[in-house]
Amino acid sequence: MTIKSSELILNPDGSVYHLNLKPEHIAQDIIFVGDQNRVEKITQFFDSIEFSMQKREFKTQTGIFKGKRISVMSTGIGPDNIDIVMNELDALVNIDLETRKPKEKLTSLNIIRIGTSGSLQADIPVDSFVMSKFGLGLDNMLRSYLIDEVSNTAIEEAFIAHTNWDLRKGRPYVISCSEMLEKRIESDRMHKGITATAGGFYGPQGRVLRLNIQDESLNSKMDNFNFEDNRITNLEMETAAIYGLSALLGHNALSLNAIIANRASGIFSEDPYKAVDELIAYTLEKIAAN
Ligand code: R1P
Repeated sequence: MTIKSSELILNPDGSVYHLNLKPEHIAQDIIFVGDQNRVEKITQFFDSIEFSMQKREFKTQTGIFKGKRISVMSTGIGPDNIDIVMNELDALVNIDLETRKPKEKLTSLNIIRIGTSGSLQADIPVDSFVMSKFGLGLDNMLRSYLIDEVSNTAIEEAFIAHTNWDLRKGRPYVISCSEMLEKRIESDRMHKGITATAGGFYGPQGRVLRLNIQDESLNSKMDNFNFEDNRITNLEMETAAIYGLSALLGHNALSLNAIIANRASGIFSEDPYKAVDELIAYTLEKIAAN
């Protein structure tokens, strides 16, 4: 099957449409960040940088850190951007861009998100780190794909019942992280749990400014949800979408977040950049060591 040029859009130089990348530009180990300014906060520690590119919010740099080739990419904000980033990254490794045909031998990328997030639990304070065992998608993006083989229906059902979720907002989905990456990156510094991914920052995360929201008690219901000792640790906007598309496409994904706000106690970090810098240093050392 040849994929038509309206479906897999390539730029005149042969690079994929939004990311502006060619296959040789990316490493197998890839760090995702939301903010394009966070890319150089990571690559400043590299021994060398071989490639840089930016189109819109998608900035990529590839280089060497302690002997390991790593790409760092900004995804921008939200699950809709993750759809673009994951599909185009996968095309770079698993579709022959000349013949426009999927390759027979597929490549698995290792994708680690270094994000910022709000904690839902009073005992997960600002400036701590969270590793997402599961992504809980409240955003619907993944529901355009056939996800039954990768989603965790038991947690989904429990969550829908516990929160009395209004299905007019779509059906939440739950996807687990890569156990291989979990083992590679974990330590006692990490809180672990379920990360909820919202499709917006204000109403979808329970923030009320001038608009009434559909369920004002959703955050407190999420905060006391528990499934076989897994509780919902934090709320952000990318993890479940990354986990879902990685699972479907055959990539390994793990999401780490620096907690910069505590939604349960209403506290915001006095120095959010410090927590992010510490998470960057932690993650780079773990990637290089394993
Ligand atoms: C919202 O301010 C953004 O910050 C969080 C959310 O997931 C969302 O993308 O993560 P990043 O700091 O990685 O962008």
